[in-house]
Amino acid sequence: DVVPVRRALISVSDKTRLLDLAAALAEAGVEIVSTGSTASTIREAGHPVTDVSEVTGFAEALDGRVKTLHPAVHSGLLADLRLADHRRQLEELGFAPFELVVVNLYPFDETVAAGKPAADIVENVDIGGPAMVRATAKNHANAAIVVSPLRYDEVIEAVRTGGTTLELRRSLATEAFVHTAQYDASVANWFLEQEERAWSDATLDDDAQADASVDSIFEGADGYVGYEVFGLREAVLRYGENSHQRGALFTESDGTGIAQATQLHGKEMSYNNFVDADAALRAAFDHERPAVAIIKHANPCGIAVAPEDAADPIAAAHELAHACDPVSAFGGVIAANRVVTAQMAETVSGIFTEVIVAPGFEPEALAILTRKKNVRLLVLPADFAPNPVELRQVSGGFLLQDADRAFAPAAEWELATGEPADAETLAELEFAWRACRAVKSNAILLTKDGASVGVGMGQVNRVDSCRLAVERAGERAAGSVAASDAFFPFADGLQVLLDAGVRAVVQPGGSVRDPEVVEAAKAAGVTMYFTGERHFFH
Ligand code: 93A
Repeated sequence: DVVPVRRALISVSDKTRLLDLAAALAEAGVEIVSTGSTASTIREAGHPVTDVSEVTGFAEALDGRVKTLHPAVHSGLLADLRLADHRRQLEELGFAPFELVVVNLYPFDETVAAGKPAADIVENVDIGGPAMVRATAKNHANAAIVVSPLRYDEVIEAVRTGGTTLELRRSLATEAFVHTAQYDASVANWFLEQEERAWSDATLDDDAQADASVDSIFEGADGYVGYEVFGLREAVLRYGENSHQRGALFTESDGTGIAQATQLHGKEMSYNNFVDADAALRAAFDHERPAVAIIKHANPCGIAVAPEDAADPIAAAHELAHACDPVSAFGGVIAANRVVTAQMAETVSGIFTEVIVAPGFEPEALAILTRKKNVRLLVLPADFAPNPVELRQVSGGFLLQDADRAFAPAAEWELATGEPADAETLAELEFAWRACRAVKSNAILLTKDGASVGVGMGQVNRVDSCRLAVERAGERAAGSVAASDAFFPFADGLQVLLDAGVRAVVQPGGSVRDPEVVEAAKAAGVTMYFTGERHFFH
């Protein structure tokens, strides 16, 4: 399966190391066929080169738009020389095969980044290049496709030592298909951005047009959804957690989560948006009652359920969640476990928000929110369900666990000290205990009236989490109830909560120092329950 290289086709926009490659091929007696400026670069360096127009019998046409798009080229790229019939046809046509193809594409991303006019950007959508790359990659049984100067040395070495191996050609073909996929994703993104700009400008400039545009959105079931801005759900994201990291989203074909949500409006979802939206869903969908969670950096800065008597429950839940920490909620990611109403939309539209994800949006809510150009609006699949298992990578492998679905209801808790809580306090404790497991460990959550008022998250000791929760709650700490995701290893953390005026506490219990911890609660006259169940979340 070693293929000796006799004839190579080179067409590159990026001329990095081109002459090293040309010199090596010339020295090895390989015939070089090349396009316009690539050919002249090679020729000026003194190496023999055949112009592609000589091979095709046609001069470059349409300002270079048609250079290599010709049967004389593509037959040479695609002929499967293992087949007698292909060999015969090629001979009849008078075409010769290429065993090596070196192509890199018009600099599309660079042209966009340079802020060039749209016409220049469109002109830099390479057509002939990707066609050659994909043709050769498909035909990797017979030819090698090189899309990166980083592979030149390896290929030169192969040419010198008798030819390319199947292993090398397959590896190059894989790289080539990834390359053209990424290139096309860039092109698609740019076109999508242009569409969005045109659409948003229209809605901002002209109210009548805005109504018409928004109306056209409500074609889906229940009058809520039906317009997919990102019709194609790409696996490739703009970047990862930071701009120098590559990123991709892989969607499970039968999944029903954030990866399958339909984006109705706003900028493209980023890597961090997906992470935060999922954290928000985890928090909001852990409650039966209408609930809203606001997330920043994967942690809640507000979780609330609607009061029983709320006229507009989801709007009420949002107001309570937002009130927990309005400073942090700036630029937050919001999840609601009910359809977003016009009233909630009205409030949110006054707050800079990155993402809102919900089971749906009332038409009026969508009309209000789509006036904001950037906010990403996502509708969950109708059968949305959190993942039953969780996967996490570690170096050299991965960890898998059941999702944290278990939940001990208040009726099963053990009263560790104090008077049994009345029904209202018990319901508050149950909310706090549930909401606490959406907070990264060590987690301390203070709540009042079905809403978080102080969140202490992600600290490496529990006493700091207690301090953080109390500090965030400020005056609201007094009279709140507290939940701790794991036991208090010492009384010091609990003491911080007691000093701040917490009136009841729920925690797993089970520390060797439980007697000390219980004693502290007892001395403060505070009711404390043990759940017997821990909810670490990292
Ligand atoms: O204009 S194209 O879309 N049509 C073509 O037929 C074609 N052939 C090669 N782009 C085409 N190319 C691209 O030209 C290659 O992908 C490469 O990036 C570039 C090299 O052109 P030159 O050698 O003239 O600089």
